[in-house]
Amino acid sequence: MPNEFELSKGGANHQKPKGDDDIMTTAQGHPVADDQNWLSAGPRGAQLLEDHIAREKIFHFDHERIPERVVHARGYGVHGHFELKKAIPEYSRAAIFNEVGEKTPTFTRFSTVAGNKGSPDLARDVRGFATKFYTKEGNWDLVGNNIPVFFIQDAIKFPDLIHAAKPAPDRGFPQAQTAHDNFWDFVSLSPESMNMIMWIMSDRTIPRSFRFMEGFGVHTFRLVSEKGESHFVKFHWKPKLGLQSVVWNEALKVNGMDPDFHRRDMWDAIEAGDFPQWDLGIQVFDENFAEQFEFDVLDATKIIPEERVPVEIIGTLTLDANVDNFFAETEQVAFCTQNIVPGIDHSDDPLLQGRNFSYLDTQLKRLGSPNFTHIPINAPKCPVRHFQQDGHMAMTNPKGRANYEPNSWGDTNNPIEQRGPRACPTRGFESYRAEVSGPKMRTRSETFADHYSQARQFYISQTPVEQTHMANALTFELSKCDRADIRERMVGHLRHIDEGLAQEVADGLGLLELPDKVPAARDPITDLPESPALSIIRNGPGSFRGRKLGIYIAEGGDAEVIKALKNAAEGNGGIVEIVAPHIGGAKLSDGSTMAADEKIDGGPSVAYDAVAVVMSERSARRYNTDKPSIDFVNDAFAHAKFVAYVPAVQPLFETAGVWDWMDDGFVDVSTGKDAANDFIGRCGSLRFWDRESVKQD
Ligand code: HDD
Repeated sequence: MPNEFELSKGGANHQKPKGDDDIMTTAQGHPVADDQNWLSAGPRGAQLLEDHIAREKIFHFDHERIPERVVHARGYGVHGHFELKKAIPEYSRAAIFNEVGEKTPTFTRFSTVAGNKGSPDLARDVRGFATKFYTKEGNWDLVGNNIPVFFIQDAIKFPDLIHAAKPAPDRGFPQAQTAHDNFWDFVSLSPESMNMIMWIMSDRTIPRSFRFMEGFGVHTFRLVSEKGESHFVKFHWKPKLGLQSVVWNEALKVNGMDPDFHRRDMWDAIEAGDFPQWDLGIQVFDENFAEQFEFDVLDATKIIPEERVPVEIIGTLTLDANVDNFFAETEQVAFCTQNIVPGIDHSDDPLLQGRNFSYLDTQLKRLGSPNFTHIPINAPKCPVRHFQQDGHMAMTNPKGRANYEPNSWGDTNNPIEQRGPRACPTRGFESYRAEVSGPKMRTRSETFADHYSQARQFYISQTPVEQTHMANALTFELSKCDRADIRERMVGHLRHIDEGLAQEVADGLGLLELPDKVPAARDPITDLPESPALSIIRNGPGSFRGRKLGIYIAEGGDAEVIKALKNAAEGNGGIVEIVAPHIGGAKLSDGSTMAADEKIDGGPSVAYDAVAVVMSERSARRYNTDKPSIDFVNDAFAHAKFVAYVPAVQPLFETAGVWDWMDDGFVDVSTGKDAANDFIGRCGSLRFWDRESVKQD
């Protein structure tokens, strides 16, 4: 029979507090005796409204949710620091750019754009890459993406773009994907999006991990020196681990297997002490370059190729701490493009100017008060002094007599506190004194009108494998459009970019003839050369560092081979996970039992960058009809992964349909150490892409 205490606590395992520090209280600090049973009239009687403890608990729960971000709702934030490696006083007076070795605390939030808070991580989507630098001169927010261009040139189009990309308003789907009529209708009627369309149809929008993505500030900003001289700048984040994406079929499976794939990857890497790093690069140029450059540097749908203006590395971002609380930090963090420090300034980019309004405005809706800067994650880590006061949830109203200026207080023994702060013309923020003139008008500059040249440059800069992925992505997405005219209009745009690409997509869509070209706003300004920096595959890491090897083991697996694989992968900075038919692991050839990290159906090969299969022939026969085991091998093959194996696995590889198709991406590691090292060395190119060009009949 349970005693009275167990009954009232709802069962076993309830622990009593160990001391005063451990005693539960209400939000008002009242010690709580029981928070599991509502006060009632007798054991089976009506519940009493009098119960202030129950009412407070339910009241607070009812109000836990705040509006999710209207875009970039699904995100993942981490703490870190930025270390300056090269001072640039000739360009900027910002303190963060002037003391080599100085570490500035940061908070970075990665995100997808279109999906809601609960959408899967590996949606085909742009990734947000927003960093808040808590500098000595206040917060600087670099609110960028993993793609250096944007869909639209003028912020006034943003609500239309996002409405079109998000679920259709009548049916409320599809979630977290652009593969639907509304999106392609909008972009095909907005030719300025064509460069961005090339980027989003590339593998950039299905990154393997946040750790393997670039980031970009997108806009042209200004740097302003102590002397008041200005240079234009574009900001770049370059991941130390290089670039890597998954393939589309893999993305679809990953989303089913683990919707939290990217956030888990980041959490795991930081918990393991394998801190991801990015170099901060700047492309600096002056008014002369801006005048001569074929495109308008204020047009956010254009890049400045790295081959034209090199990216100069000036510092490194290290992400080294997960949040203590997701809501308090990741959810409440408020990025604003208007948050800049003296020495950095805005340009006249019309997209940036509109953003500067939108980000401040949206925080009021989301966080409910103009005092959102009082929330610790948003509060600057330098002194904050002003005459703003009151409002909902004010935590830090200024002290002293004066709450206005000018004032004549300040003759006491604590004058500064009494009279409040004063503006400082020498150290304070000053806008760059650019000349401004012109009639008021609603128009788009003609210098923004070449919508295809850079789209073409992006396409021709890709390797053939990447070009095929783009054609496949376009075919997939447009095949989800019900309206044939939208599909055809898009192919009409592609013809301006590359006739071969247009033809491939037209074939994929089953169009009998190529549609006419959509009339262009203007002829291409120039025929741009390839820019190798735009390809992911051309910029691969060449090593397995930071990547994950999944070793599928079963009874009788060769212990020496498994050890050699583990040593080779870990010795090269990789991570190893053991997958087995049972979570308890498997007994190996030497009689030892190796524990598993994942049971085979919870650890499919899509979870890994490369895989190995090591088991006895008997086990391979036993599992050659097991669907998850077959998928493990078959998917690894289909996703062009490197596969290590021992000859004993033949029965499983045969039913998986790969035995007769094994290529140089398959490595026999049965001989041990050297073979394992050779395998991990080959994995440096991440995928065996040649396999994609082989057609199975
Ligand atoms: Fe935006 C969020 C990036 C154009 C309006 N945006 C948001 C976030 C990122 C970007 C990374 C998430 C920040 C976070 O993690 O909290 N946005 C961009 C980039 C753009 C861009 C790189 C183009 C270069 N955005 C853009 C325009 C507008 C907005 C043109 C409006 C006119 N963006 C917003 C917003 C959001 C936002 C509505 C939603 C939540 C938030 O700001 O805090 O204000």
